[in-house]
Amino acid sequence: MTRRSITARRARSRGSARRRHGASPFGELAASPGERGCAGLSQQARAALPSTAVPGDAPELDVDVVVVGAGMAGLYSLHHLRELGFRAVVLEQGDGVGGTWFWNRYPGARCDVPSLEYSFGFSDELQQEWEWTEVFPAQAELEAYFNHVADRFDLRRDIRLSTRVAAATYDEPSGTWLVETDAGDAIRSRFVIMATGCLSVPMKPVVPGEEQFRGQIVQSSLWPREGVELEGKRIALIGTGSSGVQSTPEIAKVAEHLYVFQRTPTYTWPSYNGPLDPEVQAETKRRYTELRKQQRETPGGVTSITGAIIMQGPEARKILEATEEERAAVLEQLGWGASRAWSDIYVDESANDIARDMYRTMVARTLDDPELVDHLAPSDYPIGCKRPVVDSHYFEAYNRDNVTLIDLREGGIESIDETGVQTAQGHFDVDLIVFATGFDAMTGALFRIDIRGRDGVLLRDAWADGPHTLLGLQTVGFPNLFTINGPQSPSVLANMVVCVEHHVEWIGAALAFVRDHGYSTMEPTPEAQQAWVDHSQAVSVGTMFTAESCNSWYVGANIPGKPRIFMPYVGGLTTYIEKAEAVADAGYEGFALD
Ligand code: NA7
Repeated sequence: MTRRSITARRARSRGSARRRHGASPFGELAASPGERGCAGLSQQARAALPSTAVPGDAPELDVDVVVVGAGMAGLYSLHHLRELGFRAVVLEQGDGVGGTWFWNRYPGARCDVPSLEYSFGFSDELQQEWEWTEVFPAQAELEAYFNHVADRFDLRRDIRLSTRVAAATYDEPSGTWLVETDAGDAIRSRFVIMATGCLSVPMKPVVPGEEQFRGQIVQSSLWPREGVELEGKRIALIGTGSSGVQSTPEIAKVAEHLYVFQRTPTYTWPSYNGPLDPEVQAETKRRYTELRKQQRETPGGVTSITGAIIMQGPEARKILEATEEERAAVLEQLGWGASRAWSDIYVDESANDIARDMYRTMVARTLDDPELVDHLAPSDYPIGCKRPVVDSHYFEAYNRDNVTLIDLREGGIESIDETGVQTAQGHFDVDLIVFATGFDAMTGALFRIDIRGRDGVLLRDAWADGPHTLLGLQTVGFPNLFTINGPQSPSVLANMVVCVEHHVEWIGAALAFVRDHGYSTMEPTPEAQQAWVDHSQAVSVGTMFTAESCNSWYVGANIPGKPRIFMPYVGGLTTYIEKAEAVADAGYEGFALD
């Protein structure tokens, strides 16, 4: 690949290089001083801003911050960094904004957090003006929301779409990063923020013979924008995680026949989704200030005031202390919710076994065919091991004549041929194959970029035995590189939007601290990082997440060769925020500032 310096290229095209605060590395990217570059700041105000220290012979910076990814984290980063007076650019591999909600267009794609809570709180105008239509927002509504955010805050002029970052290399003498795209462009910055998402690298198994298939093969997470013809087709759906579960009922409605290929049965709870009550929306908007504060004070970043049943936390009661009659009464009262309504099931496997029986009872009550119960009700791993799936009429779909479950435990997929899927239990003729087989979670997107820190060390080598971070925000040896919702932060265990807002604001304050105090770099100390890694692991011990029988993407079990390490921080969002704020209040204790 021929590397081109965009700064050099632009200097040639304009006849002279513009100085640090005017250079525009990506076409119309950063406006020149006095124009629109740093939203809300006048030219004089910006000129008065202290800059991070740059040695005299350092290479020229194109921007202060490169943000990788234009999902919710990248969008808010750009807005917030501008407010703080930083020049930032967002590089996004997709040709639209919205991240997860840009890519995952499969039928039935929907968020498992209520819309009124899965939304930004940083702007009261935004949260007052946006009208949600459903309790749980569908992909299209979320994509529209994040596009609205991009427009409303005039973000697009500093976002480069269809721009995949291939490498980010730290230059130690100058304390700068060189970020390179796979088109061969390069941009130099002081800071890099990886807003690359936790579930953004699709995982698709290679099945022998795929190339012979005469029909179409698609992936749920790379669903074609122009849509896929489903009507009247015989369809194989491989995978029954959240994506497979959400798409099953929707595909079943239109397919001639749907074959669901299941390797592991899933715990999924009905969302009882529906139109959002205008009164609930209006009342929530009146209380948003209080609600946003409460979100940060709950372990999962969701207050449940929006009334969605699935969001309600476990009750204080213990299933092991309840009599048979009490358990039966709770089951009758709460139905599906009964299996989640006990505090001991998340820390005691014998308690979990009883809850699993309750869950199985509900599966049996929903299915018309009693023989399907053993196939569809999980039996060999605990509730709380994987992320709970939230569905709309999943089990009911199996009551349709045009839906067949293929339990791969009775004979796995062997190959794909011209006409369909060959398994050890027979051949299935289909016209379309949908892979809903998950993601290389949490570290996948970071490892696909050649991120090299001090001494040329690759991040994926530094994390060969699992992630090493301080607060999930930074790693020793990679100064000025930050991750939003990185491993060892709450991220996927909490409301992503709340986590994003906290991380963006924490990082923004840290960058401003570095700049305003005349430092050049920020990086964890080895001792503080090790203490966080140890703490992060310690709090996961004894939970269902790390039970021996639990094989989830949280522990990397879905990716061959990935070290089995529980990656998110399970100590709770509130505790996490308290710890992160204490670190900041103490002048970024545990971070070395140079
Ligand atoms: P998930 O939850 O990782 O689910 C992937 C599914 O694909 C799961 O049922 C897997 O079975 C199955 N899978 C993976 N590889 C294969 C092969 N080779 N053959 C058959 N089946 C396979 O991904 P999703 O996209 O559904 O959801 C990801 C997250 O998005 C979810 O947790 C929510 O947070 C939102 P397995 O269980 O590994 O046996």
